[in-house]
Amino acid sequence: MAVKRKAKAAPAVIKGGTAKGAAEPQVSADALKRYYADMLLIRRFEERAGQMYGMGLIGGFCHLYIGQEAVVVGMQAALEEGDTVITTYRDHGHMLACGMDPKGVMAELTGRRGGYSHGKGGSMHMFSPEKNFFGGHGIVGAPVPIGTGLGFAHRYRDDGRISVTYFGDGAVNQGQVHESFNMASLWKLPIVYVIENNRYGMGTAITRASARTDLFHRGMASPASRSTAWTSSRCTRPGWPRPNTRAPARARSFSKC
Ligand SMILES: Cc1ncc(C[n+]2csc(CCOP(=O)(O)OP(=O)(O)O)c2C)c(N)n1
Ligand SMILES: [Mg+2]
Repeated sequence: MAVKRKAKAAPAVIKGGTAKGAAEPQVSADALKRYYADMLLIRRFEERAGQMYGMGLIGGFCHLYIGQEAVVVGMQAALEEGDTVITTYRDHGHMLACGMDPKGVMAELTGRRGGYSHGKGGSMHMFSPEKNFFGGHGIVGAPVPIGTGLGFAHRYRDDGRISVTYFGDGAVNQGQVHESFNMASLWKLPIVYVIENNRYGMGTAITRASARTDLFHRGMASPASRSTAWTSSRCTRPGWPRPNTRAPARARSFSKC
């Protein structure tokens, strides 16, 4: 059974249900049960994958997502059909949350033809364009520029979708990550960067690797980049930055409009 994407029938957030001054939206009991079931599926899948890895039934690497289930399930609950997802090598939970078939993921882990990469990719290299999941990447930081490219594609196509780009705390100090942040801010690309900060990059504590450990600061755009930003002619996603009609000519040449 695949994790269900946000059900159309039962809205996750009760419309107008946010109490005045309350920090959190009201979520229906049905939605909460669904999120719990999604998290439980990921946990059970990972426990079994870990067991099979220990038995030598899974070749190559096998990075588990145990303890981080709520991150992807919560994010996924906020997405809409057509939004794209990309992540690192700790990816089984993201695949299940995107609605990929657990049997296909497990088949890939065990190197079978029925797996998402026909048994040739393994744990870190699975993709499903149908479910808008773009990997599964073994290189730390690599999904960030690719996810930024997905955001660019959404903007270029003007499809109102967003790119959700996940990566770990171990990637945040990389140059390509900062370049991506700058580009996304400069061009107002529809991307949500999700830093899954579990406070360690392999055995190295974040305090030993990062001068600043409150990582959300890395995404702060400079005021200068705001003033020169461009967007396409329309942003159909409510709440996303509106177009800058005084876009610089050179940047505008990238756009269809
Ligand atoms: C470019 C690159 N350098 C080094 C590695 C080796 N490596 C694998 S996992 C890892 C730590 C990544 O930590 P983090 O991004 O916090 O992810 P987590 O494992 O904590 O989810 C490193 C350095 C790699 N895969 N790619
Ligand atoms: Mg980490």
